Amino acid sequence: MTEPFPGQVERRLTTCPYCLNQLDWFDFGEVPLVKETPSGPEVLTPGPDESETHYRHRTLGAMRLCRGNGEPHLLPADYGYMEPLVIGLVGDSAAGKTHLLTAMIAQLERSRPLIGRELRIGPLDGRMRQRFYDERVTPFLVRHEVLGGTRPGRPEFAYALRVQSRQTGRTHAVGFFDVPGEHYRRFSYDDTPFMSAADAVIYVADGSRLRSGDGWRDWVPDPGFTHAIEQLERTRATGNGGLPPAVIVVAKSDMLDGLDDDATVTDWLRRRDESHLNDLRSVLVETVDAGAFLKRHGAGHWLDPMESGSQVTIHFASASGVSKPREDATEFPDEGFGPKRVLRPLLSLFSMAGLLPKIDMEQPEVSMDDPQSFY
Ligand SMILES: Nc1nc2c(ncn2[C@@H]2O[C@H](COP(=O)(O)OP(=O)(O)OP(=O)(O)O)[C@@H](O)[C@H]2O)c(=O)[nH]1
Ligand SMILES: [Mg+2]
Ligand SMILES: [Zn+2]
Repeated sequence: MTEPFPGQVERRLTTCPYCLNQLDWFDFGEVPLVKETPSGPEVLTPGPDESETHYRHRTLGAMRLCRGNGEPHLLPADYGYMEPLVIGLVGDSAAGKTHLLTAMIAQLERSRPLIGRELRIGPLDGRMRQRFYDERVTPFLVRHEVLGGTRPGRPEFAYALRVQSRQTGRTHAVGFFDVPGEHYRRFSYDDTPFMSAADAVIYVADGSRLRSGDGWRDWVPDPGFTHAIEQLERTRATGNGGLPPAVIVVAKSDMLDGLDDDATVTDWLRRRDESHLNDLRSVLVETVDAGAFLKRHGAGHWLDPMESGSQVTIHFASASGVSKPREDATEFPDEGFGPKRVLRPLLSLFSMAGLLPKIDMEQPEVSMDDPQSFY
């Protein structure tokens, strides 16, 4: 059973996104195919007289086992046959990472008309999809419940997609890591190994923290980005300089509507700019607008990822579209509920990572190359 996956890349070694060991995906002795059973993973091998059809049937829903360094873990069966795009979500506790990712995935999987010919998207692992929908998408987007904080544990894909890109002509395994923000606050690198292999980053900052009023402007909290920037810088092979492409998302932007009579966010949130790929043409203008907005509201340090030499765009987004009535509420109000502009950051990231065609951007009036005017 060494049959390649259609659209696979021509290479044999893949980096395990969980333990960072190099794996030869074609070596079923090294990375066995397993099925989970109540007594643990059972290794699957073809029986001596077994028909190929029967064996294939038996392997439906199977996973691959990475032995790690004595801590075995399971990976989606096709992962190593595709070109990986490992995406890390970065940001402090309660920044809004999990709600944002949930809304992003749900929007992406429903956005056929928008990305139709450019990307073909499906889940990489059916059971992972079922879990994600049962535990996140349905409670949040159907029942409008507030999701709990992410629990600590071995960092594994929160979700993974199989993305066929017209632009690259290949199939990509796109995996998202969403860990508790406390890891980024404590600089605990052992809890974020995936950032050492990340191909793209979604930095999430809590927009509602800008609402603190004049006296506190200088004390807008640290968004927890430094940990990730340091880790990326120290683990990249030196030489080509730049860090992977990234987006900075100002989450919970619904709470910034009309902040201090500043109409910037209101204007962007009002736009219906997620119905066509051409809408991405305004991303650079939004980046400059949002960068200047953050500076005006004391959050210039949220722009640190831009200093790292990677391509970065900045976005206003809201996963729920509305605020909870009270801090301790367990549900969002139904009135006005709905994700706003959550897909743009992801599509911008896909474009920077090469999965979508490069966007012919509208040029902002203020040049990003002119630090005096931007910062
Ligand atoms: N107004 C508003 N509130 C939001 C939005 N998204 C999340 N929240 C609130 O912010 C809280 C934290 O959101 P999470 O998505 O759990 O944050 P997180 O970054 O995943 O947090 P950790 O898992 O602890 O790192 C939620 O409990 C919601 O109350 C949004 O789009 N708008
Ligand atoms: Mg979370
Ligand atoms: Zn591993």
